[in-house]
Amino acid sequence: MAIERTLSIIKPDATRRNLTGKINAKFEEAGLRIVAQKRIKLSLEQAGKFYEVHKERPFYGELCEFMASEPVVVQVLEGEGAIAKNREVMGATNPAQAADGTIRKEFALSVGENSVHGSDAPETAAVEIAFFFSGLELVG
Ligand code: IDP
Repeated sequence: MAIERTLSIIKPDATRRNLTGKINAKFEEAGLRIVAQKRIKLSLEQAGKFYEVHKERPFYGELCEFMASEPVVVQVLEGEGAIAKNREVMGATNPAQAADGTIRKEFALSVGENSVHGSDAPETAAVEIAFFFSGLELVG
């Protein structure tokens, strides 16, 4: 399988509870390498732009407010099949349906406050990485 990169976000519910290290350990244990990482605070406008694909969904406003409520950690994860692997480590969107050992099963508070974001396909990964990181910040 090809080496891929994917965009991950540790969401406000997790940064607030000081869970960045524990979540990063899950990624590293799964063979994902953190090749770029920074802690930022999104404006409501930036959160809205990032989640534009969900604009028509009923939870869009709530989701954007949540993502802009407190700092997040944005990161690029790299590894074999990194996009699918990260989705596996994250677990299902709704923590009640997430498998044992996944990040969302262990840490998520609700379907909205679910601790992590991960790109869902190669095309979205490329767009999402470029949303947060410049080429200079991505070491080969
Ligand atoms: P994903 O993050 O597992 O890919 P998506 O369906 O793409 O899930 O939804 C994006 C994000 O929107 C979720 O991670 C979650 O934070 C939020 N979300 C999804 N469904 C709901 C909902 O029913 N209520 C509130 N927030 C939701």
